Amino acid sequence: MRIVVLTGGIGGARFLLGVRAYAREVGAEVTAVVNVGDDLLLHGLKVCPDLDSVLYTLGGGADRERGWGRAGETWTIKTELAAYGAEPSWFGLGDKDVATHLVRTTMLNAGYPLSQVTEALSTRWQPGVRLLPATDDRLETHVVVSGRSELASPALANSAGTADDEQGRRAVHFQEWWVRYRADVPTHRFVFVGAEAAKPAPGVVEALAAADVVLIAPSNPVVSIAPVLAVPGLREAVAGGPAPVVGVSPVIGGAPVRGMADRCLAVLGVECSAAGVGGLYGARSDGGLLDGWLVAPEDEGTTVPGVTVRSAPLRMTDEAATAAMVRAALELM
Ligand code: GDP
Ligand code: FO1
Ligand code: CA
Repeated sequence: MRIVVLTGGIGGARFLLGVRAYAREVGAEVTAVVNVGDDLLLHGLKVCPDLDSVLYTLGGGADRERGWGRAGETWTIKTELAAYGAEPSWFGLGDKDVATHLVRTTMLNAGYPLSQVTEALSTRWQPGVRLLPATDDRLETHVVVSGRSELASPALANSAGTADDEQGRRAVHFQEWWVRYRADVPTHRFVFVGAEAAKPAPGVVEALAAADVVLIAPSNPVVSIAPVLAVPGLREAVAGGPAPVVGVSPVIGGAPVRGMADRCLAVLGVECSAAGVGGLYGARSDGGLLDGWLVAPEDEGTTVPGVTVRSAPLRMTDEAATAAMVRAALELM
């Protein structure tokens, strides 16, 4: 059995622990197609937050509480950079984490595509599932905001740039919106810079064409899953592929389990509910993606036109609980 999972970072990584556990039980192989929209160039290093959250979590090296970065991390480099006044100081790179960015940046500069870099990093971490970036091309999530004149951060100009437009609105890199401003700024829309020229990474379309099931992780639908689907050809490969597509709701009882997906959904004018997110993905029979949609018992009775909806406990408290979620999702097929 071949399972393909569309995923972001922290939530998707936790979900993949359950998918991997289930796959080991039944002898299935798993391919994760991971969001790259969060990626940024920082202090000359290419940082890939979602790929790294998945890699460290599945490889056993992640800081479990934070969900990102390494366990047992030290922050000497971060402190030294701050002593130099090197911006941005609001995005902290841990010492162990920097080694990952150095290896990745060296390989990228040598001409290796991100997919091959990820394969090389996986040799060390042995995640137990195949990790593919959604694309090897540049695709960065930027956020159009207004107000708070200090918004432009020159340090990110090289990778983010800030585009002024007539209404004094600026585009900031997703990480600046998410980490520096915690989304607490008037926000107008998300732009996936580079998406129109991006191609699915090698292996992505093939994995989707050969899949027995495609799972949409309970990731942030707006800034984790949408940038994956924004890669031309990827959405079509999912919707037009042979495999049933089943999504898992990241929202329980009208609130995200963690993070700011509610803020993201509000920008799109989508209700923060299991029904709202299910409707955002849409029914495959109606030009959308979903055949099945798994919601929490708290959301029993949710309907999404054209989609088979089931409820199951959806809190990823441990691998076994998550594996049970995966089984429930697969029973939806
Ligand atoms: P990020 O890229 O690091 O933000 O991580 P993801 O986008 O992959 O996942 C973030 C999403 O995971 C959030 O919207 C959370 O609501 C969701 N999430 C986190 N823990 C759980 C959980 O235990 N159950 C469910 N259903 N969703 C969760
Ligand atoms: N999140 C923070 O809130 N503060 C940080 O300083 C920070 C640093 C960081 C470094 C590497 C990395 O891979 C992730 C990091 N994150 C940090 C988390 C990151 O913003 C999120 O994991 C995702 O990009 C959100 O989807
Ligand atoms: Ca992310």
